[in-house]
Amino acid sequence: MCGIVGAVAQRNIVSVLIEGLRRLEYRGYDSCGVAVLGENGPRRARSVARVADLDEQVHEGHFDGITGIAHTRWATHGAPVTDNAHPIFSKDALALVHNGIIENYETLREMLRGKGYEFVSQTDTEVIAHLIHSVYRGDLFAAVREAIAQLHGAYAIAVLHKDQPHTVVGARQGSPLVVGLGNGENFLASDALALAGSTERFIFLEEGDVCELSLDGVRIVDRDGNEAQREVRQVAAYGGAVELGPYRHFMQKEIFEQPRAITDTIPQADSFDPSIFGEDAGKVFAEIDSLLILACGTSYYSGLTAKYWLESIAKIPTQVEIASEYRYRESVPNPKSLVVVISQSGETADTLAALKHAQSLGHKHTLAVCNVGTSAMVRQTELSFLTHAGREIGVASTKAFTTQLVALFVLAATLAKLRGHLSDEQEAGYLKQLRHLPAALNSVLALEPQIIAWSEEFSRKEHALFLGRGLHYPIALEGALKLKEISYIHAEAYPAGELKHGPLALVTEAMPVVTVAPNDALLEKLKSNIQEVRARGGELYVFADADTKIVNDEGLHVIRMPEHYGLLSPILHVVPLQLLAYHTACARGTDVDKPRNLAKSVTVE
Ligand code: HGA
Repeated sequence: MCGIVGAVAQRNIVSVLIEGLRRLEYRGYDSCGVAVLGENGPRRARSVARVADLDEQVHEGHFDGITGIAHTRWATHGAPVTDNAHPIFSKDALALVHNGIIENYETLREMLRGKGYEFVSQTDTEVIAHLIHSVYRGDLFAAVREAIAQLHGAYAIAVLHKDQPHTVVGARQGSPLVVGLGNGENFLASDALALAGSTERFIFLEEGDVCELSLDGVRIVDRDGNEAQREVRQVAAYGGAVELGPYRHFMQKEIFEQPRAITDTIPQADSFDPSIFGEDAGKVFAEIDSLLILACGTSYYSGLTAKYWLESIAKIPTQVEIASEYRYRESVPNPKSLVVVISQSGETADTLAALKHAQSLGHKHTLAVCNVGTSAMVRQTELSFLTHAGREIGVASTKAFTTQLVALFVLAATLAKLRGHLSDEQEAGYLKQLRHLPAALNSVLALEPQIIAWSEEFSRKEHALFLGRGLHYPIALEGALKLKEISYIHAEAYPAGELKHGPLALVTEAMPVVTVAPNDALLEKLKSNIQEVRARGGELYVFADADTKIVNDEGLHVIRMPEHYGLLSPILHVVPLQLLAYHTACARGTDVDKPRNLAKSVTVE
């Protein structure tokens, strides 16, 4: 996470930097800061409040400059306090912003202390600033190249030096960085979105690249020091202010946008055609014998749901792994397996690293399910499916998750068809159900008032259990994650059959038990699990399909969902859990869209 912006222009670039930070706040919001080059060297403002506060500071301080860098932080090393906020200075001559983690910072800090450098922050970043300063001999580009050769870990950086008034140098290794090309002005940013309004021409730097921005051009060298010609891409990043409309928070708005997001994501074709995943998809799908899904957080839960679909409809063995685990464990590669990576942003560091790891092990077939077409993940995979959720601003993912589920269901149905497991009738049935999904979602959203009534109760609890079975177990996991993320209530999810193997010991009237109860083959088993909780005095909150015959009773609260929606039911059942988490968080007065300690896009390990 962390967001970087840099600019060299012939006009005051402070507003470009501040606007860029506003658009990058999704990457972290522990602190923010900006530095511009003035006559006497770099001048900075930093804030541990939000960008609006920084904006006030730069206005009041009359900040003005044609060369500058800025940063919004998600702290990894050192508390979110002003001293640790970037830009970080070295000897008042050099200013630097950084996204990533320097693993050998302790060794470098000792070495630099030995050379007389004083450390005033707890960040790992400060070593990069002093290191570059220590090797600077009049050429910032050369100094950055020399310094980064000593860094272990991940970084995207932007640096300026008082002796080079029209220069910003950038470098990337493991964290994203794009160059924005203007007329007589050039920019750097973690994401093209930050520069919407300033330019639509971008270069996506590659791993190991170092670049130098000046007024009249951009110079790039690759990791070996060779001059690099990188493709210039036209990206019309929409940077307009996203309106809240009648909603209190973006998360609520995004929950209610799901019918539209799903409509936009469902393929238009009247059949499940592999070409939707890329030109070569038909050939690739014919070669594979299994799937390996790699993802983190909410995306991991969409992968877990997909496993049920892929194995039951397409009859293809599927393994789902947490990306940060997979990348570091010894596994047995199968070159005939399709590696599927799932990420809203397409920049999730652990998932990107897991993808690279899989490729290095000989996995040649890869597919990204992603919400951002220009992202690293889409660029680095053979095939892709873009979800059309639109911009998701709330840190807790909602519409990105349900559109991922749609994408993965389409994948399962497409593979089922190619493998001869889908009759024409089934295909027509699935397509019909998909098309009707937005309407079905609207009737689930209409349950909001009933859920608000429950959320009052929930807001007074400190713990909650979520239960689901089969296809809906990952939905219980996602429901618990939502509640944790934004209401800070401790929540855990279990497959309901596991209750008696341990968690039942936790059940008292102080522990609400949320149960996802669709009318599927496991309903009778689930009903027994519900009785196990009731017998111990537990309070149950059940989302039951209308035809399940589970009714309100002592200690048993029921909200009726629409009729059972077959295999697509998880897409409906997750929505009341999103609403429950949302309204519980509102009742507790938390910062719903920017929950503590989190960030939207997780671009560090
Ligand atoms: N390690 C640096 C930058 C943090 C970062 O990139 N977070 O995503 C710090 O802690 O300031």
